[in-house]
Amino acid sequence: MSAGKRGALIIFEGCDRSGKTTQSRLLVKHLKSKGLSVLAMNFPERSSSIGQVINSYLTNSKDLPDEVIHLMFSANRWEHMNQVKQQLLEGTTLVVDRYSYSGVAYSAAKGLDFDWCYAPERGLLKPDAVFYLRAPAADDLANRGQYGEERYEKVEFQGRVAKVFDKICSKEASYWHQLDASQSVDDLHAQVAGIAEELLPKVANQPIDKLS
Ligand code: 2DT
Repeated sequence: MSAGKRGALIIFEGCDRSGKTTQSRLLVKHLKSKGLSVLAMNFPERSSSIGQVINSYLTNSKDLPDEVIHLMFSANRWEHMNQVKQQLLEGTTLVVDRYSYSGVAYSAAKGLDFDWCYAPERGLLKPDAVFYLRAPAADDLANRGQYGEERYEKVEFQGRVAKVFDKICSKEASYWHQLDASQSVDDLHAQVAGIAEELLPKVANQPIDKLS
């Protein structure tokens, strides 16, 4: 990669079991096969000390007020931002499983105010593209297996999360790509790969924006 060309910040969002993890892995593999510098990441990043508290909360071994865990999820992104920026500037594309939008969607689905939820995300790096894997009916997702092990994996709750994602998607339409999560893994991957391949050269010379 020539000097000055940055990588892209690509996010996968959607409800639990919508296929984000599979699709982000496939995209990383695909871009690597083209000789590009690519790294996978996911939020929450559970290895830091903040990440370990989040993990205890998600696995139900710890309880925290909704506002506190919300801010911990946000802090978990903030603690990684310098590293993310550095990698992008070095020309590495980052494919990230969940970001600020999960933060807002899951907390707003619990009843917290949408704008309050969004406020701590302002100033974080703005993604170049968000792939929103829009779920079919939540009970369909439940059939994909392993549903119900962690705190948020309840059908009714996932329905509320989906509504918030839909709202964000219509507000952020300029860089969100809503994709049908019920299609085959291969078809979905082909769509994602096509969009990503067009995106990379476009953003290579653009400054990195911030969430506002
Ligand atoms: P994974 O199953 O993808 O590890 O997510 N969540 C995630 C939030 O509530 N707020 C956030 O900011 C993020 C990134 C979504 C674990 C769960 O954590 C939720 C599912």
